[in-house]
Amino acid sequence: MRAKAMANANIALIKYWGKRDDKLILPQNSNIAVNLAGLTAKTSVTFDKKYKKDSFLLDGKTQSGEELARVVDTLNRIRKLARIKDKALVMSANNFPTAAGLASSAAGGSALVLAASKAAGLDLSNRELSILARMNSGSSCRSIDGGFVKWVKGVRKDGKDSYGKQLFNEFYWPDFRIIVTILSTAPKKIKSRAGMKTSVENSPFYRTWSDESERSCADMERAIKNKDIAVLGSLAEKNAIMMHCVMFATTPSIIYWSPETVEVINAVHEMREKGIRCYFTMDAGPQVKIICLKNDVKKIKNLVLKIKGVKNIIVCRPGTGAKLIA
Ligand code: 2P0
Repeated sequence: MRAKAMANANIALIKYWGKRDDKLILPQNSNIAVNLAGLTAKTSVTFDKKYKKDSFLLDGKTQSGEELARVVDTLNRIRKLARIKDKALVMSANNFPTAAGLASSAAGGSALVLAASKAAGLDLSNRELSILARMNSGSSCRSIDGGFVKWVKGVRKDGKDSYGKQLFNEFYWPDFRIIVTILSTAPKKIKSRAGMKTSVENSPFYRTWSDESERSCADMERAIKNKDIAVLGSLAEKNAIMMHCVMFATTPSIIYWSPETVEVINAVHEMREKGIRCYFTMDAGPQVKIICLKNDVKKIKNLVLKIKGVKNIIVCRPGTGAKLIA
């Protein structure tokens, strides 16, 4: 009873920052992301009678506390569906820094759900897998299907209509690129889960941002369909800035920006003034992700690498959804 799966991280173009149900992980607004080839988690799950308890190793380190509890919750849901009782050994590895605003939980959560369900003998649909992934970590429901995926917020109380739905697969727009600038690989001080809860509770801008995000989904979908980088980039940049305004105005304030973040953002604006079509987005960390097309990658790379504080860059094209690998 063993299976191994891979899944890619995804970066939201319209963001998720806040839940309407903390237990089921239901979002306040629908959101849209693109899976990124090359930012990958690989997870193996083995159910065996010989194990006395569940254990979880991430990048070789035994996990405890909240990290372990989240995996055990997901295993319990899968054990219930498969009507098995065996405990499991879960081993996961990311090929990118964990917990540094690079959506590591998204890749890990979806690889876990696929591997665990297969190891338990289940054959679930992508929608069912996405719902299980969502309950592990919200953003991971967008990493079951590949390419551009919308997390439809749904209206049901039980969350059965809140899942990641593919809009366009990873081959639809082969020239689309996201350049991830790595500015810091230190784990973030405020985890997304706690941060977004406080934002919903007290950020004065929360409702404005969330309503606008819901409305922007249709425009974003159209921009992807039309392969219109200028419209997509402008919408994504605006949505990210609005989300960070919500974070700044939360009490206590949530500030993921570093001085280098501002330098890269200024560089994006300068490049745009020179006619290079590039736009930025940011998540719960200091890294800036630059949205552009393949033909401009070389120019952007050369300019960005000159900025002190940019430790590394990763160029990503649209990636696949979760897949079994063993
Ligand atoms: C996103 N983020 O849409 C946004 C933008 C961070 C900033 O999804 O509590 O790790 O497990 O549902 O999925 C981070 O949220 O949080 C996130 P939980 P998750 O990509």
